[in-house]
Amino acid sequence: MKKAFLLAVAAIVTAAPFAAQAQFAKPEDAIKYRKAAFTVMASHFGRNAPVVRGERPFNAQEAAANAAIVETMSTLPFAAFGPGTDKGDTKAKPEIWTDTAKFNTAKDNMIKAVAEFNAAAKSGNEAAFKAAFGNVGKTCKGCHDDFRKE
Ligand code: ASC
Repeated sequence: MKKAFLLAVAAIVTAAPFAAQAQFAKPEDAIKYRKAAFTVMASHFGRNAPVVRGERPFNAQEAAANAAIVETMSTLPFAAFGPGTDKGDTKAKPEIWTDTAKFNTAKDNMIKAVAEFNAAAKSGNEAAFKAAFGNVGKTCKGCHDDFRKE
């Protein structure tokens, strides 16, 4: 009984570092997943650009619907940067895994800016929405400059 318990604890402790990876059967699946999450996020963020540029009228309901999706998507890709996902069909730079603290800061900055963008969209304040859009764009670009290959 005691031995079985210790074996179970040992198994859990050993498996813990692979917890994030275990969500995906193969590294390719993780890469596909994070790219898909970024694609959906970029679509619902980017479609606001014509509004911000003044080429399309601001529609509070539409802005809020898009921003809510962007916020939901914003945290999802990061469980998919586990070990072994640095190789393959990816533009991810090795620095993600060698300068992880910096990558995590960039990630946190983006998630925070997106939350502020969603709050601004919900408020219906067009000027706040446009300013928050710009702030999110900066965090996208900053992370791409440092951590995504051309
Ligand atoms: C987008 C999108 C990005 C960012 C970035 C901002 O709409 O797809 O990756 O904005 O271009 O500089």
